[in-house]
Amino acid sequence: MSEPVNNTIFGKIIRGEIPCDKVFEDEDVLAFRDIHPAGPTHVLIIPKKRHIPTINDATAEDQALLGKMLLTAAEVARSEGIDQSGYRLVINCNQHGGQTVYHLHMHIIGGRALGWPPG
Ligand code: DGP
Repeated sequence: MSEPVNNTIFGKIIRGEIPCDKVFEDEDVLAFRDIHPAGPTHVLIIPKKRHIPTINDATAEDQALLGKMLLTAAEVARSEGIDQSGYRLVINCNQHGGQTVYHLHMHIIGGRALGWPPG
């Protein structure tokens, strides 16, 4: 069965229909700056191949991809110069998690001290 067309804003970014401020890209993932940054550094990492709406929709097939997203996040943090000061990785899920775009994405937020617990 073929994948449904991914009509989320991030699907459009992957297809180049909407521009983004790209930080990193390979065949599996795309990293770009968040349009509403929550800190001096705020980058989103999204998977490119399969449309996974939320982390709830990931399966064992996606294990390597999820690991790739984490390793890419650490690499982006290094290239942004926030790896030593520290940063936060966030995956929002569904309504209570505050998810607004239903294409799986990981936030990398840093460049300032972040409060805990989140609001
Ligand atoms: P979330 O709340 O976890 O679903 O985060 C979605 C993020 O996506 C939010 O921080 C704003 C960002 N965003 C929404 N639309 C765009 C866009 O068109 N371009 C970019 N770069 N970021 C976007």
